[in-house]
Amino acid sequence: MTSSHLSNNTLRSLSKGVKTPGYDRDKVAPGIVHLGVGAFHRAHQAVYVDDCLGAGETGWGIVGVSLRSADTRDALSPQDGLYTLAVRSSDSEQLRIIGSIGSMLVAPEDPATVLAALADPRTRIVTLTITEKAYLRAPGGGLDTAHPDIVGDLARPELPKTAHGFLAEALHRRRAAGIAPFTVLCCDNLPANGATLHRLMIEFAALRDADLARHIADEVAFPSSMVDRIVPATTDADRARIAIELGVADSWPVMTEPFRQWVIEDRFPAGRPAWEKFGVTMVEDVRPYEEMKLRLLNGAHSAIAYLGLLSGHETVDRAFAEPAIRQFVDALWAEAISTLPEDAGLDTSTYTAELAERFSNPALAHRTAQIANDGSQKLPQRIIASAIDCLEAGDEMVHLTLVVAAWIAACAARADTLPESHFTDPLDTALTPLLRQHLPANETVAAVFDLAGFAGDHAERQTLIELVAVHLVHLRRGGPTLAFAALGIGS
Ligand code: CS2
Repeated sequence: MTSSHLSNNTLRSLSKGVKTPGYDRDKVAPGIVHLGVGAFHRAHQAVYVDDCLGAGETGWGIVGVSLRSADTRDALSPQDGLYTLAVRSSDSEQLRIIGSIGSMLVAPEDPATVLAALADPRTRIVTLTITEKAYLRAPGGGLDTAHPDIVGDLARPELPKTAHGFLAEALHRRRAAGIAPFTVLCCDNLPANGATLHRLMIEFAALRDADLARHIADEVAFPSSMVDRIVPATTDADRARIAIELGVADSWPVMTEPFRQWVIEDRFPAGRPAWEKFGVTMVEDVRPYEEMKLRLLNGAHSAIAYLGLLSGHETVDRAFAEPAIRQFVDALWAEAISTLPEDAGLDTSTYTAELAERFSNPALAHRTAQIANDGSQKLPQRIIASAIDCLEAGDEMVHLTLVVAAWIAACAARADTLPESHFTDPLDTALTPLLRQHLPANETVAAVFDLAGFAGDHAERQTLIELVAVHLVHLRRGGPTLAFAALGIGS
């Protein structure tokens, strides 16, 4: 075992071949506050920023904020915010130390310091990866104004808990102090993520102060962005292996794949790093890229997660290697591709070929249970939106609807047999007892659609429910094998 730890002091003693920050970390000033400093942020935005710092753009260091747990801060603060990025392919692992996160804050411990960082004139961009559920949307898509954390943040603006509360209070303070607003860059897997957050923020602010709502509506930029990199959760085996390769211990290295992509709507009134020099695509309209990614990558991911779990596969590469699942995903892609804009110049066949390669990367060991989390928050933009588009166009969508049924069946299996912690969903307290009732398939699906707000009051809602129910009958009777056989997919 190694006795010393990764830190500024041990950077020079790392094993050869490990890339380290080529810049003086003491000269970096904070320019970005990131909310939700989890593994995905550390393997994606923080790496692009590290590239910019390395090129001498020293005004864009990151202040990392956790909105809930102290885990990341507890792991990284003793190592001066440094951590290892392990880029893994089937035949190699490349290690790089990332230095772009200068300091870390835990919001529940010290909301005042988080607000001070957000209100600091040096902060010109606030990025977010807080996961789908933290946007606190009601089933119709608007703000869940009855959510206790929203109610609490409106009652005590100076002690916020939610991202909405922090952003609104910080923007209010900047305005009062005559400091220009920061740009808010949403990096979560939501459709039109910037515009979505902008709407939620205006709605939130209007509940505390009409002037602030107008200010946010008129003066604050919320560019949309599409982010992409597969980041499996770090395991203890990863930690042990990295310590040996590095020559010192790292409490929380992050694992990822060689591929990375970031497409950003170029609207940064307060300035931005020259991200385009490091492979970021700056565009006028992110929508085509974002829909392609959500519907093809994330849609297939959810399909592989639930069908994989139901077939006993623990990882994406294993599930995807099963011929029936592979055949299913190809057919799912064909349905989803038919919903993408034709005139946006998207090369969907190269894109899906690349996805197939990425999903097959055995070194990632990306767990199906990890992707299975929060299905109620993910399926609307990954699967249901495509299904509705297909229905409206009179196109086939039997594969899309099977994914929804597979989600319900996987949640039901978990309610009955799997440990409840296997994967979780914010609707669990209502979903699990509902599924334990074992109602007829059509009643189950209708109740789940109500609970999750799937398809809202769309004219297609009833048709979708009926189609999902047919698949659920098959899944209940004979698992994925029977459901696939009904679609002509056989092994
Ligand atoms: C995955 C995503 O866990 C999930 O739901 O589908 O985290 C996926 O790996 C990323 O969006 C890839 O960019």
